[in-house]
Amino acid sequence: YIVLICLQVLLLNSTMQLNAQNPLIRNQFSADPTARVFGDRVYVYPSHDIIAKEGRGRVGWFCMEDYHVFSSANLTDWTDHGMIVHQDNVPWVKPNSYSMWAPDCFYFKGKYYFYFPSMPKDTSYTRGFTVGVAIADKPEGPFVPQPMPISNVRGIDPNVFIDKDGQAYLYWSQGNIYGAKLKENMVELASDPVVLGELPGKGLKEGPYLFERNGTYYLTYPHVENKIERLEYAIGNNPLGPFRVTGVIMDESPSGCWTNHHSIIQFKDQWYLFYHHNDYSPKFDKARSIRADSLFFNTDGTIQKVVPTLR
Ligand code: FUB
Repeated sequence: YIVLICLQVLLLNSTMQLNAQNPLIRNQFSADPTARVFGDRVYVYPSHDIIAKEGRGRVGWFCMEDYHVFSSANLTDWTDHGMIVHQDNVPWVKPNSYSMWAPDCFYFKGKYYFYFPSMPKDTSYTRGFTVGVAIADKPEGPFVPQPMPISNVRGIDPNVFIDKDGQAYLYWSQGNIYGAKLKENMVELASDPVVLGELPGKGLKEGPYLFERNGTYYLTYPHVENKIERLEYAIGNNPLGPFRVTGVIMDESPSGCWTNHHSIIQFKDQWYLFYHHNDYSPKFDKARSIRADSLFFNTDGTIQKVVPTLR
């Protein structure tokens, strides 16, 4: 009986710790968290918001010059592994563009591929954002940026998924959500981009994050119809769809951060949603902080709505 009580206290403590941890990163702003499980640790690759000022970015807008990676074995104690990619060290990025937006990182055949969007120097290629890759032997780097961005990708918020047959896919957004197959080298498209249709037509859809569970492909994404983003999902039987809009993962924030951006992982038998909010900057929603909360599935595979543990 005493052992049972001790176990219960331990369990309660660990639940309380998880609920009490948000925001996860406290030494800097962080946003757009892509979490990945590598070995027995969770690695989070977020964007790194800084405050723009005269001569550094566009005042009042998103301002990002580099990326850090963080890792944790318990989702409570986080190690900052330091800066992994800086705009000044990427040959194709337009100098002083401060546009190192939402990234992703994926492991494939002994290498870690870090995907990130930014503005290119060469505007004949695209006047907006494109996506590049940096490659490392370890999840915390050092990462070596490729000299050129991925051809035929125009947009932001790259996300990578590798299916059970080994085929890799790249997703990104440009008003709507796009997807294409990746070649084995992970740095070139193997098919023409397609719009992942059948998502609701009205409003911006961005930040795609695709995962598979029990044979179902979940395309999850922030969607804004009315100023603030809501995390939604659509399901399908194939990594490139068609997808059927199925539900909401997280409602719009009532306290005004207009973006949300997320990822979903399973770690030690529990599913988690990583997302962001402007916890340390309530008056300016482009200085954000990342959070995580537990996520649960219903028996029919639908996702239960996640209620943030800190608003
Ligand atoms: O962080 C800059 C942009 O805001 C991201 O690329 C979007 O997904 C939104 O979170």
